[in-house]
Amino acid sequence: MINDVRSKSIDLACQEMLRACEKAGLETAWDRLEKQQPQCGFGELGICCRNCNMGPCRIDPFGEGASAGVCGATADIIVARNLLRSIAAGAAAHSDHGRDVAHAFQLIVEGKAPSYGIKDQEKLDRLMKEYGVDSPALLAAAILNEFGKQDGPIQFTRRVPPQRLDLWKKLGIDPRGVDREIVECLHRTHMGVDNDYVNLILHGLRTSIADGWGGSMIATELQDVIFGTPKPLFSEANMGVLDPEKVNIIIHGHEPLLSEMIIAAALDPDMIDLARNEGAKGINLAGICCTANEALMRQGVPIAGNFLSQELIVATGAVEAMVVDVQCIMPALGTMAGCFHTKLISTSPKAKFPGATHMEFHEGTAGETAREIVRTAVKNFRNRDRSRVQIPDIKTRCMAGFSVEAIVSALGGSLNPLIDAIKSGSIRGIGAVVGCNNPKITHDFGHISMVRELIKNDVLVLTTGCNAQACAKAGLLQPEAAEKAGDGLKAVCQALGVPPVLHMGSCVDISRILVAAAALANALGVDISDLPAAGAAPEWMSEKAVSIGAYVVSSGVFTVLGTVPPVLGSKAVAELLTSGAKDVLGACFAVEPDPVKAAILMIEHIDSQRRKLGLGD
Ligand code: BF8
Ligand code: SF4
Repeated sequence: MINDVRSKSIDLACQEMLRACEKAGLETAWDRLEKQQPQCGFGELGICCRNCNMGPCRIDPFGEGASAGVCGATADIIVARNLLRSIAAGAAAHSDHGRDVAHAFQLIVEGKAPSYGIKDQEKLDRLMKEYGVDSPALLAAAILNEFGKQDGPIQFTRRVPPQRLDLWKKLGIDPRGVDREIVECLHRTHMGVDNDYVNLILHGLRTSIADGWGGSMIATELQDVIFGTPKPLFSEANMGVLDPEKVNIIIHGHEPLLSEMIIAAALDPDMIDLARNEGAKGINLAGICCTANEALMRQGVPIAGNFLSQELIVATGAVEAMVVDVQCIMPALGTMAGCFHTKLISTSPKAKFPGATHMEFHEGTAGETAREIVRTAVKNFRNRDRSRVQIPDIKTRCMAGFSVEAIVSALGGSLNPLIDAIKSGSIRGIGAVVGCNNPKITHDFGHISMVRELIKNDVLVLTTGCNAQACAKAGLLQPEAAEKAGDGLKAVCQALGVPPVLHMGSCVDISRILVAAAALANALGVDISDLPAAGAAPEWMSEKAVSIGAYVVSSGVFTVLGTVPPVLGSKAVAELLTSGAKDVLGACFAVEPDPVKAAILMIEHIDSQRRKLGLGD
């Protein structure tokens, strides 16, 4: 029984709302997790298969019953196939997001999406040069062509250090278009196709690279072109950003194509007048999940919470509309919204939800739809039951906006000061801490314990996704958090006026971390796997995180997972991922549910890399 709210979340606002939900009999993800106990042991180990109708099959992990499915697939094959399918789904989610941005870019260039424009001409020029084209129209065509490329490489993979690229070529994992790789994942995992676990996993790595250095990177780069490359700015995080006197609109999901339009509509003086006529003092926007990160990084829109806060934010009774697009949106939101006046508004033809009002969003008519959505929210203010409003009075100042360009500019124009700080040991190394929440772990506890331990030991933390939001809420994204860092890191942060944890954006923006890692490795003349750097996803839950983990390790970064992936049913696959990969890729996974122990593993790895580079401890 998980009864104590403190065992559910370390976030005080969430604790307050969890108590409120309990009192009102409102069900949350934590309650549903409890009802799922005990969770299926076969599923946990990854040894069940229903890829064909001779099954479903499952392997007896104790070696007494079935050791193979009806077709003869062993635990090794079943685990590897399941892993490959997770990578395919995760890569598909990120890359379909990238495709939508590329498609919007093409419409903008053709003058068919009048609500959007080009905000970063310099980046656009750089991308045209990189692709060897001389017009935005040709760039749009070239980038859209990347997705389905049948042969030959995708352009951004050429950003990796030459050693890494040679290795990928040698292993046969220099990817083609992400669509092609994903289709091949599904083909290979169909009954009776690829039945060699090593061959399956190698293709998983290839697919994930097509995501990280392809679909995700395309999303980041083109979003910067359209909406501007982030620069450091200040905002606030946690449920206290909701305003009891204003119309509260929550933007939730992933694609800034929607959220940027909602932001513009909410600033429209006509809309603000309408809100005043309805008795509100104005319109207040806040975000959840990666939409929040996108809107924060470029516009300073405050964060209401991360993944596990979504239902609790509706339960404040102060949300007029929760506007969603795709990914990480719990289908339970409709039920929670139905207990209040909140309108759950779905916008993507790809993602409809029970209990939601669907207001479909298309690039060509984005501005009008956004205004219609904001108008719907404003009109809903009169339905708010003030006696049921409970907004936890908790929010924290945070600094965000650390694109690679912004970091280089903060350093005075090149990465050299960072390299010098790493060489001198002021900065011991770099930790990329990313990923989701998962109610199997006390909410935010994994993130915050790990990040605190890393900065205390002079490891500069780069963050994205729900980790970044946990850090924002915990005050780790303020320059003053340098006080919590070791002496070396503290001095560097204080000299630059930056926090010891740099918010680099949404989950597709892990591509920014890849670009930074490649630039550092290139500057040092080494491979990414030689850098004093490590990655972690302490509370991961999504298939996107599986793809991310695979491309980060494929790129040469040792990565620690906090929740156990469903691979332990195959000793061979588990060993390949946690040790064998090191010989092949120069990096591997570790699994460590204790976040402080996980941080220590990262620090030990960083120290061993420092020794190999002759940098000393
Ligand atoms: O893409 S970290 S819970 S919000 S999957 Fe989702 Fe995980 Fe949060 Fe963004 Ni990323
Ligand atoms: Fe069973 Fe093989 Fe069919 Fe999977 S593919 S369900 S293991 S028979």
